[in-house]
Amino acid sequence: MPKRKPLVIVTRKLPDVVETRMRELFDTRLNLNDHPLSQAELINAVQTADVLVPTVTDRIDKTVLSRSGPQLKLIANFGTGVDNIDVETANARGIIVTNTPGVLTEDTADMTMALILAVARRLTEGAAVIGSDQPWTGWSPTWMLGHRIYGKRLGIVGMGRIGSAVARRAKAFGLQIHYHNRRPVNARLEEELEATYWESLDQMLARMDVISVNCPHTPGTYHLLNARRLRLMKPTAIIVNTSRGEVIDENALARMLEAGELGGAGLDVFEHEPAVNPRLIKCARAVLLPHMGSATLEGRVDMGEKVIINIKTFVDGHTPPDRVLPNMI
Ligand code: 8YV
Repeated sequence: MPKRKPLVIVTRKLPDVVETRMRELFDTRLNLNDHPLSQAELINAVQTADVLVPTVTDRIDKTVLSRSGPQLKLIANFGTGVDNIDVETANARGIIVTNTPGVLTEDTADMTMALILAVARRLTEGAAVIGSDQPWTGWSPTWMLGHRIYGKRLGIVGMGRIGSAVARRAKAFGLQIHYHNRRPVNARLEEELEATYWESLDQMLARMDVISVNCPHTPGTYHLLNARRLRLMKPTAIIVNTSRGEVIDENALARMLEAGELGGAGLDVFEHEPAVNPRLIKCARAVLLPHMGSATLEGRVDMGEKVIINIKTFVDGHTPPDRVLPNMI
């Protein structure tokens, strides 16, 4: 790192308090109008910055990294998922990558529960009735019936921090907790959650009423929920995804929802963001949100603080606390 203040380029607008602190500490270049950077702008950034602070909307792939200048030493991602960054290539070029784990766990778990409830209890369909062209004609015993979640089985795909936080909430709602993970979680946590481990994802999928996707998107989880696996689910089951769109084969899911072969879907993330599959938009039983899982002011400030700590630690000559290594992906 240079003796002068490092040049930190931030690709998107961050909360004011974060930007102010960054300006105090570093020579910071901000994106005040918050436009998503083009590939040419990203290349320009990696050619000039000592530290790049990207987000999920920036693809820091081989093409971009192959143009990085020797001064770029750190990519401090504003976000936990690092599937937007080719970490292996970055490391091979001597660039360290960090992320912001932990601080968006609770917000993302809240959003997962919100989607489970929204799909099961038809929240968006009901809310749309009020004030619509066809006004509400009054209560009826058989109208707008959803499904009870209490007592149902929830299968969590990926029992990391967020998966466990979802499990804690879901348990309080009376759901039975099941999970699939590369390996079982520690016995204490399993006991606390009264959770059942399924080594076989296929077997778990076939028995659940609700599936929540909480694993990261990696080469190994791309289309983990493909057409074959989705077909294993009960026709009444609902699926919720607050992780990454790429984990589910979105076309296969849309096909099944259209055919009434699934109970519903709650999606906060999509395969080709910001594009949303038009077939999903038409599905009455799909509740779709524009990637809002961690969208709280508190969460975004905490993420910013993590980014600052990672940069500061690195600039001071130490290993940043949230370094991501290729073998962690
Ligand atoms: C963030 C997320 O908003 O941190 C993550 O992995 O998915 C989001 O909640 C986004 O990634 C910020 O870059």
